[in-house]
Parts: sequence; structure tokens; C-alpha cells
Amino acid sequence: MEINIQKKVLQANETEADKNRKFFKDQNVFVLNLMSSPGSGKTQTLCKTLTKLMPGMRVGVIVGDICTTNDADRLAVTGAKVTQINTDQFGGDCHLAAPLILSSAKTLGCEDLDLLIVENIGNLVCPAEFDIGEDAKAVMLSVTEGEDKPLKYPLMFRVADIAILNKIDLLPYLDFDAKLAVNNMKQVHPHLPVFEISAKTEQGLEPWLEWLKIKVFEKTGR
Ligand SMILES: Nc1nc2c(ncn2[C@@H]2O[C@H](COP(=O)(O)OP(=O)(O)OP(=O)(O)O)[C@@H](O)[C@H]2O)c(=O)[nH]1
Ligand SMILES: [Mg+2]
Repeated sequence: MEINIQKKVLQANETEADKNRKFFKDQNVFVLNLMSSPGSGKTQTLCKTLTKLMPGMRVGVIVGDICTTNDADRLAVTGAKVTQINTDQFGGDCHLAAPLILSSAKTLGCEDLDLLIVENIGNLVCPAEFDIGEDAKAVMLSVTEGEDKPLKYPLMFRVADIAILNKIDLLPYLDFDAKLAVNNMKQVHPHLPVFEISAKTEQGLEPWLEWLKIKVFEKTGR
């Protein structure tokens, strides 16, 4: 019974995600869905990413959290167009569903954007199940979370188009085996591109920025 209800919820979301896809195609904007556990460094990475991409690229962010506008406040400093979704009023959902994304994208205004990034709610499980009509999904893992996470939460890594391994500046102080973590990701998703970065020191940011620029160009021609 529970499974049937979940199936219906996901099917309904899929229909809405198709509407989003059409909307984003009409707006000619590339949409990236960035997902991870709480605290992996999504906002920190986006702050650095936006600073480096703008003003050459017009970027907007929809950021989801259960409560607070902390992340929107941090991201707004970059000058990007930012809107915050709080799911507390919808029962504290642990993911962003497609209809919320469409209304937020309309509020934000996508007609003058090249790239729209959705920072999903910190959660390595639920967001992987909800299609939001994005062009690509990125999963972030940080070196403080353990090498085994791709094996324990495989769906997130299976559906991702790219992975980011963040906080590599901390590697000298940890027992974390980065090679093993990457191998675990590839065990779940062979050929998954992995960018190893530090959003703090900016080490490794360039290949990730290049990937984004290419993806935006491939869709928008800009
Ligand atoms: N040492 C180090 N710390 C980092 C790095 N990236 C982020 N942090 C720190 O990690 C903490 C969490 O970073 P956030 O950017 O808030 O993480 P988040 O994934 O956006 O968190 P939620 O939105 O709550 O899920 C902050 O204290 C950051 O300063 C990094 O590359 N190296
Ligand atoms: Mg955040």
C-alpha cells in the first residue's frame, strides 16, 4: 500500500517535471540540480562558482531548505538572482518537488538567465527520486562523510550526471581514502565524471567551471 502511494506521488511529480522541462526549454536556460547531504559544501561551492562565472554568465539560484534564508543570504552576496524555498510550510519536505521549482523559477524570472542552479535540500536520499525537469544532476560528497556513502546511498550516485568530491583541503588531516571513495562512486555508476575540489581553497575548481560552461553552451548556444 505504501509503495503504491509513493509510486503515485512520483508519477504525479514526473508529469509536473515534464512541464518544467518545456518551460526551461522555452526560456533557453540550462538547469542544474545540485544535491548532497547537509553540510557537504553546496552553498560554499556555489558562492565560489557564481563569483567566477559572473558577469560573463547570467546565473540564478533556487535554494531549498526546511527553514531559514541563510543560504539565500550567502548566495545573494555574489550578485546572482536568488530565491529561497522553505519547505517547513509544506510539512518540512526533505526534497524539492517539480511544482515548487516551476513557481520559484517563474518568480525568479528565467528569461534573462543562461544558467539556473537548484541547490536542493541537504539529503542524500529523497532528492534523487524527484525529477525537477533539470538538464543535469550533480551529487556532492565531502571528505568528512566516509568513502562508503556511494555504496550506502547508491540511487543518488546512479542518477547523477557528475559528482563533486569537496573539502579535499582537509585530506591531510583525515583517514579518508579519496581513491576508494571515487572507486565506490564508479562501482555504482561506471564512467561517472568526478571533480575533486576544495570550495575553501578553490583547488580543482577550473575543470568543474569548464564543464558547466560547456553544458550551458551546448543547450543555449551562449
Ligand atoms: N575545509 C573546508 N570546509 C568547507 C568547504 N566547503 C564548505 N566548507 C564548510 O562546510 C560547512 C558547510 O558548508 P555549506 O556550504 O553550508 O554546506 P551545504 O551543503 O550548503 O549545507 P546545507 O545547505 O545545510 O545542506 C561550512 O562551515 C563551510 O564553510 C571546503 O572545501 N573545505
Ligand atoms: Mg547550503
